[in-house]
Amino acid sequence: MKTKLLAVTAASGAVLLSTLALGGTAVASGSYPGHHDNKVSGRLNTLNNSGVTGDARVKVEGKKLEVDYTARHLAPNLPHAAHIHYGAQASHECPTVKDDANRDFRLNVAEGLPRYGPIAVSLTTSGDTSPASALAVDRFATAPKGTINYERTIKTSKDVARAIRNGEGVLVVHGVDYNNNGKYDFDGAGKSELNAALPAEATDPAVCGVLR
Ligand SMILES: [Cu+2]
Repeated sequence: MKTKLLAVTAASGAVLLSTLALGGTAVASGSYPGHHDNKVSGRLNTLNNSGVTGDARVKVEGKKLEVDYTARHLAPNLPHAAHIHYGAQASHECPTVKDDANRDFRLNVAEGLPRYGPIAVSLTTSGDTSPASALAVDRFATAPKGTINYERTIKTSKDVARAIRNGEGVLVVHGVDYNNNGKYDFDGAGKSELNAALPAEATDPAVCGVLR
């Protein structure tokens, strides 16, 4: 906390100095250093050979998150659960093939937990956005033509907002149609480790990005 305050003070000092160097002209640039601190973003990288790519941005103001992400090459017309994951115990990273603990050549949600942590925010299209909506399949974007352009302002807790602002949030979009038959079915990869009523295809992570 103290370091942060010092850094901000130092940055403001730099602006003041450069303003003075310009001969005292007060230039209102609209991008004073403090403003950069509340925006985090990251590239979304493919998991589970899904071929999905994208990018994400979050602007944090108090407990308010302005979230927007784009993901391409998703399984089209299927609900894609999406979350911001965060855990104090997590390493705030995306999992890699090395995290395939049971060596079934898939990364499931559980195997990624040490990296990205539990679900902190559910990126639903309407209604509740808490972890309770983690698998609210009827309220997630469905990727018409394989693309999701998501935008929503969400209120979260102080702790989660602070963690995201600090670059510790990880955005994950789920849902991989392994057998390419246009639906989530048990033939693709069996049951989900999260909910035996759901196919693993519906919950396995498709793409992941750390919001730094
Ligand atoms: Cu998730």
